[in-house]
Amino acid sequence: MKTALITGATSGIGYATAKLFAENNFNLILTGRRKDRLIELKNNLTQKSVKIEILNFDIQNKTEVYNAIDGLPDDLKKIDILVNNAGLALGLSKIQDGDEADWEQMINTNVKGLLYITKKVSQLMIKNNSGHIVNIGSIAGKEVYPFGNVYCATKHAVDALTKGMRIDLLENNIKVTSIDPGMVNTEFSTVRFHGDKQKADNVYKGFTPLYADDIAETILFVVTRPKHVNINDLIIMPTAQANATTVNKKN
Ligand code: NDP
Ligand code: 8X3
Repeated sequence: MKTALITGATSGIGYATAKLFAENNFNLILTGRRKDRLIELKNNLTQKSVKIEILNFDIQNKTEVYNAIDGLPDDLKKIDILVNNAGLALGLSKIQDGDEADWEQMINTNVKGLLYITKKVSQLMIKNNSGHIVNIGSIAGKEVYPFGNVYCATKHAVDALTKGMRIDLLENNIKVTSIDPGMVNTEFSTVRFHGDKQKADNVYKGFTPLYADDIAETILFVVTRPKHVNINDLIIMPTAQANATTVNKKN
């Protein structure tokens, strides 16, 4: 039975991936800051015959990340799959008007947090001479759109790190994949607009966006390819979205 660690499993893409992976008999290590949601998710999944470990930490905090991985029971330290999903956008503003606290949180979460957990988990994978790291990038890591400056920069960094990790971990038989979605209706926009649900809902009005399950199915597909096959990079968009800024919205 394989073990997958999914960061940011308390909502959206991470939550949907946890559910789908449990249904497909993966042991799971699930992380996030909202402990109540992790407990609820674990309780919902216990009917399945898989081991579920929850790790409650803020991925921005290097010590918390390192302690959580070091503290895993030995049988869960053989991690086959790491899904680097935890991330967020905060705000939409011109560079001259940007909020420094938002910038720092995006950089600390999307880039530095991803680095901390990847360092620890890749060390465990290297011991096993196998593994698969799936980074959730974004169309924002391939294109830059108005007011997206810092979020786009963090996702461009993820894109570069995916490529770098693939080179560094090649000799250790560790696959590295990037999944880069367009607009997915999750809590993402509510977080981006600091809790303004109405503003967030408007983002997905007039067209059918992607849903978290669409991305979870894609992640399951990439991690279940044969041993000799790696999918390097997948851009996945709603049918109604051509690129970061062109969406076929009907009023
Ligand atoms: P959600 O807001 O629904 O989920 C984000 C997850 O990240 C939550 O589980 C949250 O958990 C976790 N997270 C955020 N900050 C931290 C932190 N500091 N420490 C630990 N966990 C954290 O959004 P999505 O599911 O949409 O986002 C998942 C990933 O997909 C992100 O990397 C996002 O950039 C990317 N993405 C999203 C797209 C979209 O349109 N929705 C499109 C392209 C990429 P908690 O709050 O409990 O800590
Ligand atoms: C999330 C998609 O286009 O809102 O990464 O940046 S977008």
